[in-house]
Amino acid sequence: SEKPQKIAILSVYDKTGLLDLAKGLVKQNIRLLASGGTAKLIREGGFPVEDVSAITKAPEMLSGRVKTLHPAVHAGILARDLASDEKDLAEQNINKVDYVICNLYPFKDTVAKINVTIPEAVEEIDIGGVTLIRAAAKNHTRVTILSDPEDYHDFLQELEKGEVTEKSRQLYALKAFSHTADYDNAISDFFRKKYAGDGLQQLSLRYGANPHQKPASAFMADRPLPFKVLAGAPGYINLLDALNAWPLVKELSEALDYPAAASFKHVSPAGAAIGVPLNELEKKVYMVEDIEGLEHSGLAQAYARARGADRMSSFGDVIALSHEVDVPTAKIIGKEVSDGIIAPGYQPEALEILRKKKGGKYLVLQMDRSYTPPMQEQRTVYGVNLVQAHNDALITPHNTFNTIIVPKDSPPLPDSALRDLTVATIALKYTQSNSVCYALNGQVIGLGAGQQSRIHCTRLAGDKADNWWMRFHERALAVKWKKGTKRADKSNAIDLLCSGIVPEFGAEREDWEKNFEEVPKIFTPEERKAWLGKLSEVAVSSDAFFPFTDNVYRVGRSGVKYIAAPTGSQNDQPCFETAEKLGITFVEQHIRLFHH
Ligand code: 93A
Repeated sequence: SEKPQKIAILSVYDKTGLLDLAKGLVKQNIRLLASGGTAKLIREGGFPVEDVSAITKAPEMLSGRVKTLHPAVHAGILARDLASDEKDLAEQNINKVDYVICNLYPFKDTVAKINVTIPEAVEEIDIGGVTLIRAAAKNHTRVTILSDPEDYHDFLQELEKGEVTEKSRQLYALKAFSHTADYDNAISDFFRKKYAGDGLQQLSLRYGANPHQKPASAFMADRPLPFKVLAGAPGYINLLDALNAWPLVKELSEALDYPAAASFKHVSPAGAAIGVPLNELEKKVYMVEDIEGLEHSGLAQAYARARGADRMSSFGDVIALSHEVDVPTAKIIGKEVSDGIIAPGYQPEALEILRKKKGGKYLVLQMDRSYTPPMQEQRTVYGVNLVQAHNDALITPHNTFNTIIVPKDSPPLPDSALRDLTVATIALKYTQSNSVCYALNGQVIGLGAGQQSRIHCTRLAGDKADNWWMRFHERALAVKWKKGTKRADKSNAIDLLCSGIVPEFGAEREDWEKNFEEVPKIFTPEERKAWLGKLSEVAVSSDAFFPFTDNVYRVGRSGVKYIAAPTGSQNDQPCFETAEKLGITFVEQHIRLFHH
């Protein structure tokens, strides 16, 4: 018997290439069925076409809201080459549809117009077209779905040669699914902005990384944001900082069972710490001697340590705190130049102090402590989507640092070393790579971030650790400031002094001297060397293996007693031997921790 005539359903908003397509289909003796506007154009072009109503026996209704939605259409598309499906079709007198050509109402263009109303947008939500596309794409083993006029040409060429190949049908189906997904995204995006309320599921940001990168926003596709904005308006980089700093303090606090704090700048920690009690010297160096109630707040002491590690870098930081913010902690923050804070909660009086910062513009975020991120994370770089599993590596003092490589007869590490290696390693997990971190007394004392070479990173972090230690020298502590010298200027002046780079004379020297009541004596190289020689028991962690022994030598110059690093370098053995020679315990840390 003769094969039944093939059927194409056409319903396109974008009518580009439609007549050429119709011509090609007709040439292959294919029966054309089309919705109102599409049929009209084909008819005017002089090609035979029937209205969809020829098979639905129903008119277009509701001003076009119902055009193609009908069992005669959708059973025709969805039917398989199965006896049971054939039987169903025969009973209802429905013919199989072989080709669907459809593209959707221009929802994106419509909502891109300024002042678009919700009813206007609603009218542009295509229902029947999406249904045609999804049905045809679902049944692509039999049906061809064309959702892009760009594909008409190749499709017709294939058709002329005989049939559309399975591979082509698959690729057209894939495109169709992407088309409807993109369409639905645009719709949910529009309504999220209209209905979810700013700050609930989506948040408009002032701008992106730079002021000219507008518009900018943050959103969750399917649930409320895990944080609330209590004060201020976050920028894009503020959120990058906050959303890296929060998991750092959460993990640090859980790993060591202490309150934890981090001070972030440019998406890396400047400092991170747990609330180990401060001694008098530390209080002085960290400029918190006058904070009332400090002794009773582990959280305040944690932030004093995090901020105290590298005061230069922490200028204008985003702070993360693991616990509800209390008054002593807020009082420290009140004195510092800072951009924002993220914490699971705020005591009312503490919140009042923070709300007063920056004339009320200080950013205060309240994080949902119970939030866990999805296992898969995605970002777009230069239009390309990158997907990876979330870094869920768990760093704990008792499971992460058990593989001691040298010395061979080493006793287990003391708790203080396990603690400091944990601080350093969790800090690295949230530091832009390459990264190396020196830690002591439950806090970062020197952290190098974002260096392309490991030795530069090890040096940078080591120099910071040295500078930190120089600040404990009695001459640095005895500095007499001129009245009215600001905290930031003090930090800068001390940094010059402790880095050993105060110029001998000239304008910079004069500027520097202006800070003091009594100009401090510069450290001689011998004095520096002698004092730095007293730094000891330092723990260092590296986010990946040491490629050369230079790194081990460098950490050895800054009082390092413990190294934790991944292995796998060609120079592992020489690195181990160098550590042993320098009296350093080398622990294998099995998980590489690159972060970008
Ligand atoms: O309002 S609809 O969702 N209802 C429908 O039943 C329907 N069927 C196809 N819109 C519908 N379409 C869309 O109409 C197609 O996706 C296409 O964009 C447009 C083509 O309409 P016309 O052929 O009248 O120009």
